[in-house]
Amino acid sequence: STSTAQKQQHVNTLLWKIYDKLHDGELLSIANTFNPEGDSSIYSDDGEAVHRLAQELRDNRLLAQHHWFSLFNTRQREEALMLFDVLIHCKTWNAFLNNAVYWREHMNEGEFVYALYTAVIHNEVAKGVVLPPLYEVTPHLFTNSEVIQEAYTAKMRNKPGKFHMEFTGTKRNKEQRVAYFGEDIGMNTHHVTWHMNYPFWWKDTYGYHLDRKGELFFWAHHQLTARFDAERLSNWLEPVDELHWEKSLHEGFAPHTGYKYGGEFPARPDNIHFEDVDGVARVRDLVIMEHRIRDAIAHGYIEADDGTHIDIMNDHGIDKLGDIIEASMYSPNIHYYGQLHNLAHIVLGRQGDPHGKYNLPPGVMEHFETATRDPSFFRLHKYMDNIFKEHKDSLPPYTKEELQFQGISVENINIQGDLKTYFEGYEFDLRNAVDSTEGIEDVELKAHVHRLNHDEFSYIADVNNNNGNTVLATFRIFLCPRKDNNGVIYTFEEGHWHCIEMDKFWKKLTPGRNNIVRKSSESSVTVPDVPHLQTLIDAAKSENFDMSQYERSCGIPKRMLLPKGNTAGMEFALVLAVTDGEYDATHENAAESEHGGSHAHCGSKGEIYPDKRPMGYPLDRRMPDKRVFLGTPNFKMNIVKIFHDPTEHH
Ligand code: CUO
Repeated sequence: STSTAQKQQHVNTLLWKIYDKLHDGELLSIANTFNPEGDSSIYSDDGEAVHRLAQELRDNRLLAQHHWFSLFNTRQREEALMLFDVLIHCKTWNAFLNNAVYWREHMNEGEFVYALYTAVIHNEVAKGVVLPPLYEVTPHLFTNSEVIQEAYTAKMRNKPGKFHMEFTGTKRNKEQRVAYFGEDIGMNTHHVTWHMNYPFWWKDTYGYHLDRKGELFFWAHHQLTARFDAERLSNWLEPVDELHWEKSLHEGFAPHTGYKYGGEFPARPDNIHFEDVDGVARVRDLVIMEHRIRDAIAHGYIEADDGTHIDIMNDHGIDKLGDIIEASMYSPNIHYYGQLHNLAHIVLGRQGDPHGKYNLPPGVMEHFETATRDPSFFRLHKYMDNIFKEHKDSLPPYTKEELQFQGISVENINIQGDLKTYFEGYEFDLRNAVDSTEGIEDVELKAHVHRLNHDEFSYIADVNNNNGNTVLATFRIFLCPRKDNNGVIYTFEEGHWHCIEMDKFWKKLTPGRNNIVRKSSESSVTVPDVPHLQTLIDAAKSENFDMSQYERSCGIPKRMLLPKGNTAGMEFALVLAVTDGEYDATHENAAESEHGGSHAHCGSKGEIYPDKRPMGYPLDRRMPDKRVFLGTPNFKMNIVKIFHDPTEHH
């Protein structure tokens, strides 16, 4: 069988210069000799998927190479998923590799990259492979066009170069103050990877069920929204206002980013009025979907397509709502509730050319790699977040009795070290952004970006266990902005919805006093930087290749765990809730495992979500009476400050 290092080499080679023909002799010979339909026994579906795709190829129906690809284009998605279907049914790495090589040469590059990434994530045969950072595989989706142009020029002159990437726009646009968040290459990688882990088109026939997929859709995006608002407050901006289909969209956007082939992403001026998009949706359709969803929330049940009612007035309601709002294949009634979220992305992405008069390619909103660059992304997601909130607000607030953890009291919660943020320089490889040109050697080409980072710190807590025995406890840590943009202190009722999740983990508490220390670097919401493609290429050549800590790139970048704060010190409520792990934990040995890492926003691959409680518990429901929280001994709150150091670190 193939070693992990060899698999990693294969994936590296497949993705290197994805817009060129394969350059590797060994893989090239596979491309020339392999017949995908030659042996059906290599597939777990007897070759059903591969016959379908091969027929499309024979009929000359597949999208050409060197054309843009969008997952939201129905036909293009079908093609990418046909390839995914082939790869997910490969029983061995060899079958997987042979097909990947073959279809790389015969299909559109964007479709290929998407299918390969999702198949590596979901097919067991690829276990151990680290997917290279997308910003080095398809850099044009993460890098300003100006920088890409400079890279081209340097390449043509055979001169190595480093090019500084600025955030798009100018100081005259106040949204630019938070562009460092929406344009962060790691944040964009988190977002696109999340959607690859939880694709809206997923069917359980691909192999397994994605546990609490709808709720994770809500939670991951709710956290993006809350985190973006915390960054806005750090920069003296008001929190995002939700989008209204019938009002004009104030924020325009000039992407300064483009496709490798297919031109620039279209721009959108300020204050547009939403227009129907031909062949996609009328604005009226979206409003109808919204009303039907709000009706379901008001009634407390969803109408399934077989006429039955699904009760949502419980902890599982949010999961069902996520399914119908996104909408995913798990939606119990896609015909009635429609696909509010997915259609909204397309409608927003097309406002520059809604009737297709100018033949513009899809906008940034139609790509998970680029969507958060556009301020309308956060307006759209705030709008959906408020729909989810309407549901959460319809559930009864937790009572003290429900929240209590018998015999457990938190004496204090604090921070060891300073909460200090800064910007640092970071470089990534642009060699895949430029075409290979015959007779011109590869030269070093890099983009230099500014990214948010922070000093490491630890949480320290003293927790008393007054029970006579050791108990398993769930630790839930949140950070909540204390004041709004006018400096007014948030009430619990307002503030709980703005809390950002910092960590969640399990620990055993022995009888008596327990001193708990947890490092920021251990957080279950974050992931480290994915190693550079070149690092992966070098590492895969070594004997003892082990990159397992980087396998999961779904999670917020480690360095963005803290919001920026400000130079004077911005106040946050640090919240610790210790709850009953015996009840909460769904995995064996909860305290001894990290559950694959970044499980809080990304779940545990192939397994059920490690925590039985609703995501965001215990801050997810209304909090009309702060005495409930303050009077619960297993909860504790402390006010801390995040300081921003304005000098750039290197
Ligand atoms: Cu992630 Cu709208 O769901 O971009």
